[in-house]
Amino acid sequence: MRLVDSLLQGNIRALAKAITAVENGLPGAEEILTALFPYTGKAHVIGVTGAPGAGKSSLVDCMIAYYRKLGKTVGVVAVDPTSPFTGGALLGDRIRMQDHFLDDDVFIRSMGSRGSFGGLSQGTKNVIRLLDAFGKDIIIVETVGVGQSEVEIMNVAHTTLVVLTPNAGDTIQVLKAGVMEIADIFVINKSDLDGAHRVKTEVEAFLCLKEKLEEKDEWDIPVIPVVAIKNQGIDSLCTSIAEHKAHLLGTDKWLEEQRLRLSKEVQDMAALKIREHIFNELKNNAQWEQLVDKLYNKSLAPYEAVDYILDNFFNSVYDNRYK
Ligand SMILES: Nc1nc2c(ncn2[C@@H]2O[C@H](COP(=O)(O)OP(=O)(O)O)[C@@H](O)[C@H]2O)c(=O)[nH]1
Ligand SMILES: [Mg+2]
Repeated sequence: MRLVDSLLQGNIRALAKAITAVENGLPGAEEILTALFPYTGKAHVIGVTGAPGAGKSSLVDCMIAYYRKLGKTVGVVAVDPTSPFTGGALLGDRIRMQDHFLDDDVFIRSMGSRGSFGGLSQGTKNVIRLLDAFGKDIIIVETVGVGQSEVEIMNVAHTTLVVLTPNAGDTIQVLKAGVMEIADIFVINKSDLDGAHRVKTEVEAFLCLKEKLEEKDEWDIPVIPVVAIKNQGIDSLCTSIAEHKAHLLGTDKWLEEQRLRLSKEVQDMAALKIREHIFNELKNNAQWEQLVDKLYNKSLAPYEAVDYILDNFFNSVYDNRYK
């Protein structure tokens, strides 16, 4: 495939085209992903989650600048497109702010969470794969920390940062709400504001308590104060990120996780396809309305209807596919 070949050769337009195809489920998208799959698995995927306004995008800007200085290539997927990235421009780099950022070293893509079952969609996972196959060393995924996407980010990222701030209200409530389970690193952003130290202490106390209650994980979750708007604390944060990766690689967790995630992902994908099949079949099957009539008349119970559908509606589908 020409598109796949040029993407693998580092052609950014091919990457952008492939992303558009994958994001919109255009014809050929599945083939592109299939052809590129063997080239994936090298990037370090870093998730950044937290409440709206916590400074995630500002932080990601700092991280981009940090990794570029190290000569690493960076891809960014923002599932929260409400606040823009500057691609490091904030920090004086000569990079233009653009919605679909085109640069040799940084590729930023904002995407909605449309088509998803809440939070991170399969589309996001697929876009991450494209960036990975393209050869990005680091892929940063920003999700707005509301409910499901926070949890889902854990299934995509190798290292998840949870960003907290001093002015975000009750820290303990946030910690109780489940972010604890997903954080590999806590970032206390806006540490220039009053109360930052208190938040840090609260998080550390919580972590200490958690450690006592549960069996100790080998990874000690660090709590790192930063000031994204002043580019402070980023070295220390990125050092921790590198340490977390080393930890994963050192304990075989990296490979184990990949296996688990792939198995889960394919289950989800298969379930999705089966669902689509069912909807299409019901829509087009001449018997469907009669079946609904029977349900309505109470001459057929819902479980009986399901059995009937599974026994009678799908033979043709599976015959066609597997004969
Ligand atoms: N005081 C202070 N404000 C910050 C800091 N980092 C970001 N902000 C501000 O917080 C607001 C939200 O930042 P943004 O990066 O868009 O947050 P996001 O919604 O989490 O992506 C912006 O006005 C930033 O300038 C910081 O370290 N200190
Ligand atoms: Mg943002």
